[in-house]
This record gives sequence, C-alpha cells and structure tokens, in this order.
Amino acid sequence: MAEKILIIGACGQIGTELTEALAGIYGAANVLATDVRDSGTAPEVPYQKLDVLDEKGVFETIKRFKPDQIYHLAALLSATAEKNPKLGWQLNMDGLFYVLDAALEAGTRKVYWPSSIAAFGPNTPRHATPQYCVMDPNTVYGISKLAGERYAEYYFKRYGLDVRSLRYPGLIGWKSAPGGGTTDYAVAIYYDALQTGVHNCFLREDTELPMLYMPDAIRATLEIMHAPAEQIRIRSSYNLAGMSFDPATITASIAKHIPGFNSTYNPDFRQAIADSWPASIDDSHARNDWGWKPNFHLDAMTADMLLNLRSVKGVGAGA
Ligand code: VAH
Repeated sequence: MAEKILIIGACGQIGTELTEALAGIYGAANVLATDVRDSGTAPEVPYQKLDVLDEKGVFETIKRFKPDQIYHLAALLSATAEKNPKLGWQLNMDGLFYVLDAALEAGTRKVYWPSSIAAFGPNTPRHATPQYCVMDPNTVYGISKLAGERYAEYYFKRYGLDVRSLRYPGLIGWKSAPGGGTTDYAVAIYYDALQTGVHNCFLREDTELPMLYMPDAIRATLEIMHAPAEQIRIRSSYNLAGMSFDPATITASIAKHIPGFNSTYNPDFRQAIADSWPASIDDSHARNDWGWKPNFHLDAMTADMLLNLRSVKGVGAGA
C-alpha cells in the first residue's frame, strides 16, 4: 500500500518544490497538498485549501486523509513576523500544536517540521555554530522556532511521535519565490542581475549568513525523513549547512557571468535580524548521524540559478 503524504504550506518557497519531489517519489495521487491559498502550484497533485489556524479543519483533514507522513511547512518567516508579531507567534505555534496533536490522534507515522538558524541569537557563537550552544533568538520567528524545537522533542519523548526537523539556513531556488524572510535578497539578486544589472540590497555588503541551495535543502529533507529512526539521535532539530556568503561575495559570483553587474547597499530593519544570526554552521551531527553532505557551493549555485532563470523561466529575456 503506497504511503500517503500530507503537505501543509504546500505553496510556499519550500512547499512548492517539496510537493513536486514527494509526488515524484510517492505518486501524485498519494499526496494531498494544502495551503491557505485557493489553488495549488502542482496541477497533477490533489489540493485542498486549509488554514493551519483552522483547528477543526486541520483535525478533520488529518483524520479523513490518514497520512503516513505529514510535512508541516506553514509559518510566518522572520521579516513578516516582525511586522505582525502576534500572528507570527499564533500561526507558528498554534499551527504546530494542531498538527502534532492531530498526527498523534490519527496515528501518523512521521512528521517533518522545519526549524531555522533563526533559532540562534546574538549570544550564540557566530562562526561554525555548534549543534548545542546558547540560543537566545530575539525575533518572533526565531523564538517560535526554538520553542517549536522543544515541543518536537517533547512529543517524541512523551508520546513517541516520530517528529524530524532541520534548522534550515537561508534557502535559494529558482522554482519558487521566497516568502518574507531576511535572506530573500539572495534570490532577488539573481533576478536583478538578469533584468536590470544592479541589485539594491537591504543588508550591508559584509553580512555573512548561512545559505543552502534548494536542491540540497529538498534532498536533506527527504534524506532525514527516509533515514532509519535509530539514526535520528536529535529530536529537537539538526543543524544543516551548505555555504556561507555575504552580499558582496554573491555579487562577485554573479559578476563572473554578467560583467558589470553590481549591488548597492541600503540596510533596512532586516539588518538587525541578520546581525542576530550566525555567519556559519557546524552540521557535523547531521553528517555523522544520517550521512548529510551538501552538493552545491556558491559558484555552482550561481551558474545553475542563472541558467534556469534564463532558460526555464525566461527571466531577463526582454532586458
Ligand atoms: C528567513 N528564509 O529569512 C528564512 C530563514 C534563515 C532564514 O529561516 O526568515
């Protein structure tokens, strides 16, 4: 009997690509994509509108569909949540509780829930940030991710729910748009390079942040979910790393392909968020426990991003 997969937040930056990947593995007919939007992003995948704050709707959907796996991705990201802190906390926390409790009730085998390097804070060691260290996030998003990690581990230890999680760095991809985060500049910069030849960056040029190319992020998500349970020794959330760079460095990487491309720097409120996050991450626990290894470094990502934005999405065709 094929496994049934429920995705909550299927229209987001990660959800769009994860829906495609999971449909490819399990068969589109065995996947139910849900999001607060009226329609889904993958025509061949069954879709249902679902607001993760609709407690009754979440319980009824999970009870009816009886998923073997749930990917709970719905959240307000860092910059958006700072503009609406109460909704950020409510959506990120109540949404998680509804999904965890409904999964327990329905006997769901595995639940995936993403944390973030935003769970670290200003007193966290900034370079090669270890798995275990001081975590004092000062954004609603980061606080909700740290609290969510504690609950994920609690639901595993207290109730035996197989919850698995990754602390994603900033994610960069060409198939889907980012969703209101502090790392979104690292996607917009590629569009600007192809369309205008200049990027106006909302961070300082020397703001180094951990980043990961989306193909690596999707593979990491599938690898942790497919790993035997005994290999998953950390039930809060695993550090995950791909690369680290600052805006000046990614600008230079792009300029190798588009001579003359440059960025200007006008930091906004997101600079303070970025300054509270690590510059680089030690993901040795993920490597040792379930064999994680990133494939893409910055220049390989830049080449792949520009190629696909041009050839698949036609970005900059008229430029
Ligand atoms: C954000 N893209 O910027 C997310 C991510 C590490 C950053 O969690 O909020």
